[in-house]
Amino acid sequence: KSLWILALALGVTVSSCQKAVSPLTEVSFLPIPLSVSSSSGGFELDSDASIQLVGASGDLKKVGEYLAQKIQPATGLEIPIVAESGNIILELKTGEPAEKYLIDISSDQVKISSGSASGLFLGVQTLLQTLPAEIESTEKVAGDWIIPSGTIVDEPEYAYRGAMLDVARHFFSVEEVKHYIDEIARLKMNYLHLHLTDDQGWRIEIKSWPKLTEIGGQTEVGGTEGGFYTQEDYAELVAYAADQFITIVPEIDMPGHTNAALASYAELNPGVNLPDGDFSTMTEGKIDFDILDKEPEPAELYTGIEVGFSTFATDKEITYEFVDDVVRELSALTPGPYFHIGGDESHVTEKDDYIFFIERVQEIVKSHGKTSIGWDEIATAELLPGTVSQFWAKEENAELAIEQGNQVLISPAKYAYLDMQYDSTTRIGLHWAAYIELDAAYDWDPVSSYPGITKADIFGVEAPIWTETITDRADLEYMAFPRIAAIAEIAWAPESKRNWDDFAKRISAQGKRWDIRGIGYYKSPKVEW
Ligand code: TNX
Repeated sequence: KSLWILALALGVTVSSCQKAVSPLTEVSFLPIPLSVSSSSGGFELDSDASIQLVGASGDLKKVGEYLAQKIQPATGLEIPIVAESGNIILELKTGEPAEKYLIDISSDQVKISSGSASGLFLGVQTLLQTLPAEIESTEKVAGDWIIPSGTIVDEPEYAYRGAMLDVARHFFSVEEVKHYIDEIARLKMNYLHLHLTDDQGWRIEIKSWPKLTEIGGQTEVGGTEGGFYTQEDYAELVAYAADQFITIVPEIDMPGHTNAALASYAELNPGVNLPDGDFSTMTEGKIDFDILDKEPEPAELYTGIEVGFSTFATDKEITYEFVDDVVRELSALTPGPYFHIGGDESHVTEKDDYIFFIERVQEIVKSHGKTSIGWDEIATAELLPGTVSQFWAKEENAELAIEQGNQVLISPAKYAYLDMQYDSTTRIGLHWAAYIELDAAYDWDPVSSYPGITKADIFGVEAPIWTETITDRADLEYMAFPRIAAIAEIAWAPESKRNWDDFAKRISAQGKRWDIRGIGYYKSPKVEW
């Protein structure tokens, strides 16, 4: 009896397996679930554990294997996947919303149910967070592995929860990208937008235009050696992401941000324009028309960080043949429905030319079976139904898209850009939009912070990271973590569930897991780590 009193005084209960169990609490979770209720006792993960899959879906097996793999290293348990009488049940329930899941934990059984395998995968992420942080260890840790009893019901606020990685300014290897995928999956993000091309580098092999990577792929910011993904590499990333229910969104940024392509192929450059009133090319009163037909020179490779100086020739047919080839080859490698066409900061493209280009490129994307996403400026053109405008800078552009009946992807630079410095002392990063401390990254809302945007207008939420100053995995992690968790929670949880003080405690709990996984995150002074 005194043991019970002691246990209660310590805020723990004694489970049927007679081991101390801390109750199921929200502190363990990030992003925060819709509802968590605890009951006494817990489920002990031991050598009796087995995973049973209920329902028919090839993807269900992937979820079971993922769970077993994540549990194995720290516990040493090789949890089998069984056909019946398992005590960890992953159940597909037809007719339920795809990403909604329910977890029921009692002393003799753990059950996750959902309308889809992706929903079960989300539930598995939550389940892993109910175990002690040491579950993250890659080596065996002695101890009891008890999942506290209770019920969790959860469902995301937004269907598109994304991260964007700029692999153009600095190239990131397949391994580095896979590592980022592993981390965003844990935060229940389900899209990875790869910014594959920019002025400083072209990072995806296009077989019909080989010089893009032979020339345009060689450099990166600062003049160091660039790199590119072969089509096989890209397909490997697509498959790796899909195993964690993440869809890749490829971006080919155009018509601006194209210097690497312009350096690779002279014919994509704008022709020679006669400056107004410049008659220097007139001979004996006649214009020398030869100059108009002359092929432009290829651009020089560029390794600085200025933006807005490059443009495709929007008036040449070859440009659209090129875009068609690129979109066709990349779409064939991309099972996901979206193709990002960039469209930002085309400062040297005439407004009418820009509009003409964006309208034509949307048609090309559509002809290859994909839906276009583009940075917010694309809303100055006529958008096809379904085209998504990614709000990063100008609210009026977001409103232009909404007026056209199109949705917006929410990534405001002053809250959601992970390359913005935390404060003036941050060793890397930029601050053109803001300094963004962790609390600032957390304390905003896609709907209530923007009077012109309603919930129905929102396609999703994305956290971009631009890599002008970010050269390797350590830099990437230092800038992305912990803020990416703040954006992931904004994408996942309704505003009514979000609270900074509470988040600060929960992020500290995640920090222990990041420490074990070797993620070098920024230890924000706003949090007691
Ligand atoms: C603006 S965001 C850009 C990028 C830069 C970024 C740096 C956007 C659509 N364009 O080209 O990398 O700022 O923060």
